[in-house]
Amino acid sequence: MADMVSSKRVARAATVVRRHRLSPFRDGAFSTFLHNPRTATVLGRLIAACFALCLLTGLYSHFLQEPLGWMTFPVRPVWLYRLSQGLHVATGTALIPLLLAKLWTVYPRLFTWPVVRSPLHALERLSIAVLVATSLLQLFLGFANTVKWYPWSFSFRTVHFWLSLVILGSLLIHIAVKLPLLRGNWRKPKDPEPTPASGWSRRGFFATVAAATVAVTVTTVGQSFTPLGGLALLAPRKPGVGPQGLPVNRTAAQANVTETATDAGYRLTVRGPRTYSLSLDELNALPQHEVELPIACVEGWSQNARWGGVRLRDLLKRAGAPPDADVEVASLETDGHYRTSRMGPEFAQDAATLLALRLDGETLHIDHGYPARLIAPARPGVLQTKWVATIEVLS
Ligand SMILES: Nc1nc2c(c(=O)[nH]1)N[C@H]1C(S)=C(S)[C@@H](COP(=O)(O)O)O[C@H]1N2
Ligand SMILES: [Mo]
Repeated sequence: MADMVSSKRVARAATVVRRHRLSPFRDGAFSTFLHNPRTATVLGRLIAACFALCLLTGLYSHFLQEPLGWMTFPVRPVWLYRLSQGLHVATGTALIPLLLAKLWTVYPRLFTWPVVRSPLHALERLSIAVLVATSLLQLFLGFANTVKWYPWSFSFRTVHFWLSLVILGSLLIHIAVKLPLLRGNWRKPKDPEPTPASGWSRRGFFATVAAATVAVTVTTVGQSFTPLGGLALLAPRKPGVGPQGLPVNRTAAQANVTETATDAGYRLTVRGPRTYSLSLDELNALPQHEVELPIACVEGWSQNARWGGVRLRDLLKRAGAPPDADVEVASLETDGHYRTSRMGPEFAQDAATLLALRLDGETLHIDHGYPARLIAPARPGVLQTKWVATIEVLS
């Protein structure tokens, strides 16, 4: 009886194997031409370069928003974050067609037989499954974020950060495993393979991938690289479009501050060793300064503007703040992720860090943070708090 069951199982397994070998996906059914290690190597190198740049700029952005205690950040050039985040979104966008092309190149390997050859082989396949799944998820989440689409309830930044570390780990394993293949295919083969009679040539394939990559990059990069603003067809925000010629991420109405921000009784409170508060007229009577600084949103758009207002360090000095103190700025907004922003002394004491009251010489539009907003060099847009109510010296 037991024998009969097991022989039935064997027969069934044999059928599965036979079917697999006859399927259009069987081993050897693919032209070796584009689905080969040389193509995979060329694409892999490009992907690795984009990934490295995307990871470094991503880590910079992450730690600016969630610094570890010992961290301090560069404050010049003032456009450093703007450049970094522009590169992050541009390389991330370019990675979408590149990764799809790479997956297309290697997908016949999904159908190799036997499925696993050894425990080590099983481990390798598992690491690739993790790499592919997390990379696709990561690019999807990042892309959804750039178009302000959040169809999930978890914290984007936390998940995006941890996924990047999982990807880095599985990518390093993948590179280590493929090192012999990489080495063998790093250079152009001496005798070029014959061009197939039909189908894609390698040149045609690469030209298509390059065209797709350039197309998605050029039609989105204009949101931060303003000379290409006119081409930013796929970009969710365009330079120069918004109140006072500047885009807005969250309006006063969305933040529910329309009433509190326009209340004539508005006062700014500075909490420190000598706490005080000021009306808007009193703020306007203090020494005023002008700076040209960009807003650089994590989502990828950025734009320069001329801001006018009071230096944060002047306000802090008046409160008796020590020069090495951290500072927390809080909004009139009662909830929302970006109602507060913390900064170290490198930003708080910088001459270009303002409590801005004006934009391009005019009173701030309410959607840009009227009556007062924070603006500091080399910081993510999310930390440029609008509708500021309190400034607190942290001990
Ligand atoms: N209080 C508060 N400040 C905020 C935000 C917010 O939601 N609430 N959004 C931030 C984000 S994500 C960006 S990119 C900038 C946008 O500034 P802008 O609307 O003046 O262009 O404001 C930042 N300041
Ligand atoms: Mo933003």
